[in-house]
Amino acid sequence: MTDQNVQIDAGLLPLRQVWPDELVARYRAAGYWRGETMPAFLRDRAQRFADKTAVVGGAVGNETRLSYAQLWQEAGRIGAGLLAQGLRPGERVVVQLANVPAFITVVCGLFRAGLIPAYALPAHRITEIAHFARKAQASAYVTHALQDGFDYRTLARALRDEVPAVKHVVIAGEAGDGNEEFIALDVLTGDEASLPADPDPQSVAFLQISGGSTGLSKLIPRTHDDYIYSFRASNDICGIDEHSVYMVALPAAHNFPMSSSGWLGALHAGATTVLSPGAGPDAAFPLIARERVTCVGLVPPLALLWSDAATKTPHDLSSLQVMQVGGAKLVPEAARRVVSGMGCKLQQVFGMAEGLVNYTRLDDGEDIVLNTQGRPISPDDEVLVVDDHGNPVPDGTTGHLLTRGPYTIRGYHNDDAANARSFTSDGYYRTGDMVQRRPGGYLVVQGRATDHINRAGEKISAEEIEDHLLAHPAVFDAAVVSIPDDYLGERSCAFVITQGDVPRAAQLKAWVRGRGLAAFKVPDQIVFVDAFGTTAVGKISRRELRAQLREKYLSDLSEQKDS
Ligand code: OOB
Repeated sequence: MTDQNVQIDAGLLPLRQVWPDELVARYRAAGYWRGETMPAFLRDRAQRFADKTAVVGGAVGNETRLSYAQLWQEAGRIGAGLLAQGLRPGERVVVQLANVPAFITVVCGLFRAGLIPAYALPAHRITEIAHFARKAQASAYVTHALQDGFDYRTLARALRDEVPAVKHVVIAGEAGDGNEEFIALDVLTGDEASLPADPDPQSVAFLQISGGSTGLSKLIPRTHDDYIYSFRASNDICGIDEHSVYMVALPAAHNFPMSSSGWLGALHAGATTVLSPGAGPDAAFPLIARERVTCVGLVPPLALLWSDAATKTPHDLSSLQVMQVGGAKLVPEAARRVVSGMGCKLQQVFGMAEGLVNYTRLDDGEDIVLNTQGRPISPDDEVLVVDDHGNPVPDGTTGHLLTRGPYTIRGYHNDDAANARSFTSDGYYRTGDMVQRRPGGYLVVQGRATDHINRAGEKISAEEIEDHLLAHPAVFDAAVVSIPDDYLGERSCAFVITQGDVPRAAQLKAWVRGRGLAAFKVPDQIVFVDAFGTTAVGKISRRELRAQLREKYLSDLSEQKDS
């Protein structure tokens, strides 16, 4: 057992991210790290903006509104209630909730109780949830009963079976059954005097989930100091102040709508957050009109969908000042369509849950906004663009993006192997992205060096899906690659060599789904091949193999089109 595990097993010690003393001193002196913590800023806003609306949730006609004072109170009830159930500050809690006010009250409640949320997406299923719970050494899970047609209680039961250390299951909304199998969020109560003092600002506030380019997702520990800096500075860049109305249309657990500048940025600014129950125009447009939403963040396919719908909708979208687009590459032609369709400012956002976030600025000219993915938040974001040997390349040349800075992690949680791969000895995070830098520090994303599929902003590890396919008795070998897709940006395609009884594509897709994975990870397309005909002599890497299969497939496709 490593020292790190000893510390985590102790459970109650605040988890820490370690920056070298010299950088800590620099980040403090520059005023990036101000010793603010999540509970402390929430308390302050509850006093300053007591009666102002903090959160609006629910569909039009059935909405819930929480003022800043109510949010604080509700968070206190939930936090104290969890401690009364036997949880102790420092323990980890997997949170899997959709875009409902309970997402925000629960997370704020965990902050108030010194508990550490580990965020899961609503699409995740048992394989992923069990992995997060184990990796985070979680002792509790908060989820829904029924939500969007899925019964999360079945997931909760499976999780308790697979990871018995998860002793507490809290269900938001109707807990169901009536047999006290689960704790109902609505009736949690406790003594607020049991809530701990504010945490160390350099301790870990929560665990975010990585896109997972190699195998399973890693857990990303973000500290109070570093994360608050990232959304406070984002507020300035994105023009968020107390008059803003910020809409969360993507899943609220994702780093983009959480902190770029996101609902946490909105809470910090004293603004109003509107949670859209869906990401499509049908759910969002009526809410934009009713709440006079000023800013929203979307992934490129949704931005295009909205832009088309905006030209035809009867809903008044005139309050919208900024549409942020990120998570995957927005190509210049698509950017142009967004600008003309939405009639508001476009802001490109190129970020990662590990830290670094780049924005085009609201006063940047058209060339920058359409053709770049922005520049870093902080003057102290150190960005290197290097060749395969680690040597810096000149501006305008494509290279690997490495970064370190005041809000980029120095290591994943509880994962020595990933840390050895993903960080240089001097603390730079290897993003896996290939970029060009333009004068002024603007970055243009060219692609990536690692094999994951960026399916409309959802990241899928090729290796993870190959492993699930290989578990099927009729699969001899499998290689999963990304294929350019007009709508999704990229879709996933699995090349499969079979053995014995040959399954149909639909059966293999059902197999992957049956392995307890998020639906977005099921291959969009399956291509059966006799062999991975490779011209290379001897052993080639999986990466080269995937690249060869992709190229052959695309060239066959274009030949078919030409003939
Ligand atoms: C955001 O975070 P993650 O952690 O889901 O994914 C990060 C990766 C990046 O390394 C890059 O490969 C890709 O997503 N990406 C983009 C992009 N924004 C993210 N690729 C091209 N163009 C962009 N604009 O996706 C995320 C986190 C915070 C803010 C925004 C996005």
